[in-house]
Amino acid sequence: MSVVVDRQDAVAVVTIDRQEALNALDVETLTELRDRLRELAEDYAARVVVLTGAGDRAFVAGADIKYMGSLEPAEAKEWGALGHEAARLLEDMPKPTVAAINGFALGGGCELALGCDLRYASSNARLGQPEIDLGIVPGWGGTQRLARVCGLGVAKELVLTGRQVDAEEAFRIGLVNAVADPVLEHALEVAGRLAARSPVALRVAKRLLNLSPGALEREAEEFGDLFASEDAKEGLAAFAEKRPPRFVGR
Ligand code: DAK
Repeated sequence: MSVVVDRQDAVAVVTIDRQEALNALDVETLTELRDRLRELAEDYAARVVVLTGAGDRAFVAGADIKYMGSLEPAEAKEWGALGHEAARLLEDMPKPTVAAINGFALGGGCELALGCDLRYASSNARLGQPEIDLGIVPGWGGTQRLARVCGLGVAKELVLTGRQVDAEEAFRIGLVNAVADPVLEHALEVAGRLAARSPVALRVAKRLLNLSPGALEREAEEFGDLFASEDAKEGLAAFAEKRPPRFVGR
């Protein structure tokens, strides 16, 4: 099994383990990852998902280049759809997703991290979209998400030149939220804090943050709807009563 899910209370840690190829994604590994993410998206007990790579060298060094070498256009489309689904699950599942980037996050690896809501990097991390050096382009949402996260100017430079950045630069350009060692420990600490928040409010906040700009009416509507939840009433009341809130997830 190359994708392992480990439960730590309400936090699910998903580890991609294909260390002989720096956790590069072949069909089997990517299918397994997609299947685990589908399950976790539906699993109410998992309130936060942390994604990381096994070992201390790589998060994910990309899509498996050796596998891609023999793809026909129709197969490449299927391969693209599989990666897209995995990244979209991370982006859209109704709970926070956190990438603990413990080394190389290149190509499809960087794109999976970009699908996550939060990204933390170890100081030895290296990120980038080097596909252009292989004569291809980012195929799992990288062109869109990198531009959204870092701005169009940065995305154009990284995608068009294939230049990779170290952890400090990734932080400076907003590609990661912080640099921390050991990165998984830091990601778990943040995940633990998120797991104590209202799942209802987190779900709505994430959905709203993911809306395209200009969707302000929707924000106003969903903000209003949220006031029907027990959690909103409890959170607001707890503040006024100077006590910690007890969120029930409704
Ligand atoms: N694929 C397959 N094997 C990989 C790999 C990868 N992406 N990255 C590393 N490996 C393997 C190496 O081949 C090597 O295996 P052996 O030769 O020992 O069997 C092993 O991992 C250790 O790697 P190195 O010996 O190269 O280790 P180094 O420390 O010297 O170098 C490195 C580490 C990360 C700098 C280097 O391995 C490297 O440059 N790797 C490739 C990084 C890369 O270019 N990643 C982006 C891949 S392209 C699309 C769909 C998807 C995509 C695009 C389009 N469509 C449907 C249109 C996605 C594309 C990508 O992700």
